[in-house]
Amino acid sequence: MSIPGPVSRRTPRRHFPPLVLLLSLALVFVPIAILPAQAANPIVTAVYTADPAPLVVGDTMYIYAGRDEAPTGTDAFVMREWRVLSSPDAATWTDNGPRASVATFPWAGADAWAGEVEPRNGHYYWYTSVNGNGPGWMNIGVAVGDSPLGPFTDAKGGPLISDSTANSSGLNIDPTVFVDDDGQAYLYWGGYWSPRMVKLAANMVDTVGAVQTPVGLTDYWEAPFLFKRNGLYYMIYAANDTNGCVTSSSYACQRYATATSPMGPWTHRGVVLGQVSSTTNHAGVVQFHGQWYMVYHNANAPGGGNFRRSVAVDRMTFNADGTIQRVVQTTTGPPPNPGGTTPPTGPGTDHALTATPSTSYVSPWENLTAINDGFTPTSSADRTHPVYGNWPEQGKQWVQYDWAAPVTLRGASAYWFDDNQGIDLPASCQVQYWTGTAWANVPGGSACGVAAGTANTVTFDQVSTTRLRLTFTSRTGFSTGLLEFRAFS
Ligand code: FUB
Repeated sequence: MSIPGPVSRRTPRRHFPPLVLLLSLALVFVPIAILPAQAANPIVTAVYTADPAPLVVGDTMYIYAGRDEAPTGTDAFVMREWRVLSSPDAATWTDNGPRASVATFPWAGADAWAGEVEPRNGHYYWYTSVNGNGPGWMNIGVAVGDSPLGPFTDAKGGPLISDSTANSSGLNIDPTVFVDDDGQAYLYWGGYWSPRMVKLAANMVDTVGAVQTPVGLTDYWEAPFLFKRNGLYYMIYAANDTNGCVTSSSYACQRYATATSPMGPWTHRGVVLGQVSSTTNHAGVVQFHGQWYMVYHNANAPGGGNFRRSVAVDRMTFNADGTIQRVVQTTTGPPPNPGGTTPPTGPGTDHALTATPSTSYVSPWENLTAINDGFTPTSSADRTHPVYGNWPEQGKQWVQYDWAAPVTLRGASAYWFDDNQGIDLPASCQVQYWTGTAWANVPGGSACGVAAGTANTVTFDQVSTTRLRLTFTSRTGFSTGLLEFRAFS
């Protein structure tokens, strides 16, 4: 069987003298301060970057990407590290340098291929494709850090998925992880036309149950990315068929499918990103400051090629029926989207200031009105101002805003209280609005963050409502608290 282009990327192991190896590692981790780049695609050209995965935390959009280091003329991947790019507006990008590498995983030896970061409980889990030293070739590893920029360390001490995993993929690469509103996490991955899925435990580093083969991902080749919008699950993935995708199966496009469950079955919906200038096509999707974006790679940077790729960003548009318009690849990138006038606290006018708050429970010695007094805390332990806390209640609790007349909202932010005693950061949260007859999750909502010391911003598709509710579930053995809950137009 003749194997299409992207398969031929296996990198032969090379053996370096120890001194050379040490010097290389030292160079890799010398902090590189690269000034923000102006809006343009590709977004970074000082180094070659590939396999982007986006994540929004507060008012920053992050892209986790591999680095292509293949010299000109080398027809194989040379990839040793993963970098983090960041932007306040999806147009102006800073390269924060390498934040993880093959050396992050002591059990691995080469091939820092595609990865993705998923936040949970104030931690950031970086799922990676990496060549372990055990039997077989590629593995899925997982590192963890306490901030979007790390530092990241191996979270498991060995592969999460390997060739020894029952029913694993023909090539164990390209992880995508999604934590649903009920707290269940799902891992999809796989290359060589063989997608796989398994549930993850709440600790995010163990699998639960059998590996399953998802149904309905028509013409799947590799590079899945899972997200949710308006209660519908979306999977984008690389395909390399010549049936409407690409002109030569050495190249790839991005197809997408939808499902009403994160486990499928999936219904194929079409092509969302056409052929790019590199043979591989790897993309991710995110909503940032109310706008949807696709991040992907191509070979368009000066001196670029199939093994010298570069990350690009463009806007993505949904139709009213939830289908997605094909992304237009630009050389300009998207226009700046700073998201409003008060970036540190949220994207627009704070309607919390005019709302009447209520709650499932407030401790008699604390203050519910603390959540909408307009105070800007300096940390989650800031007690210089009144606080809201619900000790000794545990489990699911909520705070709510009511307005006398409908307000138009497209964002909210939660600054959590943590007294380092009985009140801790919550395990999870969800923003809901009143439809007029029932509570519903905010449409197209970004992840509800539970990080300490920051206003965790949730952006969503615009709603007009008289009530907004923040529901949160405590960590086991703790109660929860809030310093500020804002609601933005
Ligand atoms: O970058 C190495 C591999 O190429 C990725 O894991 C695939 O998705 C493809 O982009």
